[in-house]
Amino acid sequence: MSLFDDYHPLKGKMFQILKPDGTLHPNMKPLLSDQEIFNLYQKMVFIRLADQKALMLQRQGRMGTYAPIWGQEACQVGSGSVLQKGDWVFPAFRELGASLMMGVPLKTVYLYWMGNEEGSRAPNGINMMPVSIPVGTHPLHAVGTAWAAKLKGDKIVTISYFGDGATSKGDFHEAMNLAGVFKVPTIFFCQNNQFAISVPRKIQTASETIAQKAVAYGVDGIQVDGNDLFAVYAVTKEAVAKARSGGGATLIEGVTYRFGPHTTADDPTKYRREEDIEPWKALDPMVRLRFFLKGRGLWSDEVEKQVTEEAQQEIDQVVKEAEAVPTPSVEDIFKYVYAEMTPQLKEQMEYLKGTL
Ligand SMILES: Cc1ncc(C[n+]2csc(CCOP(=O)(O)OP(=O)(O)O)c2C)c(N)n1
Repeated sequence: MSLFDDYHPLKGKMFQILKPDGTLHPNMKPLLSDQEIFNLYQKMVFIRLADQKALMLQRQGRMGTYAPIWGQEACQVGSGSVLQKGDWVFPAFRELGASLMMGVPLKTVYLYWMGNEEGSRAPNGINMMPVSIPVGTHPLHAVGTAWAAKLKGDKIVTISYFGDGATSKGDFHEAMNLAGVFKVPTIFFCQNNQFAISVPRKIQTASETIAQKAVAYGVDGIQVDGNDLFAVYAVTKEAVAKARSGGGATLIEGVTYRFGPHTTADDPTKYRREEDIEPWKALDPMVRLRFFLKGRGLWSDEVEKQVTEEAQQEIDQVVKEAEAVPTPSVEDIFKYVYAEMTPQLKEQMEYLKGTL
């Protein structure tokens, strides 16, 4: 029996390995070595600090609107660490972690949120697509790319990241349908962070789980504890291996929680209370990993201090570099839509330049 049979969505089970207290669920163990786990923890620390820095930069007027990942680190680090060079990632807008896991420099991510279009371009050789602000449109692109790869005989996989709200969109269902019919090598990674802006998951969809939406399309679906790095890693590894060997698509529902605002333009106190957040704090993906590492003699206050300081220094340096990049010209807004600008676009560009 495969993992996807054992945890078939209609069985109502969630896949878990690491408990919130840092111990392991019965008969479960991580598929990673202690050193690998420590390295991934270090990446999570870096991501959390880089995320906090972005929030601060926005509050100081040094960055535009920003969508924080805070709380969803295990989903993105666990899944991202399975991918290989040549695989393609299709992010939504909360994917700082997935971007860094793919090797996109933090400077590029910051530039995007600072309003510089250069931030949408991953370095050559890194198959990270730009941020998708339209909710749920990009799983279709991931399916199309996977289908093309299948036709060409390339052994790559594609993965799209999106939220629970996106699974109410028509394009998500079209993407799932196509993936099922053509059995393409793609992973749908839903980070169920319990909210679509102010709309709670329970009134977003009448489906009992997001994972069960896969059943209708003949695609494997699995619900995983999205705050459990080991479980996310194991499930994604299995889904990727299956996809590479011609077994088709998987919908992974990572059950997690967005600790921060939807974006810096949002005030979550309008729709959730502090006491709603409290139980999730005990499930924080970083806290349980720290407990685990401490139990293995790999974590202490000193280690934390060192890891944090190193990360902070690197982040501060990146901020300096990103802020030193000259502001793009107004023309950049208009230049890239057509090979040659239409008269209307030219007129709009001249108008805008005249207002500055
Ligand atoms: C097509 C479309 N409709 C509406 C919006 C406005 N909007 C931006 S984010 C969002 C909610 C997304 O929720 P979810 O998919 O759960 O992702 P999360 O933000 O929780 O990561 C909405 C409605 C949009 N960007 N695109």
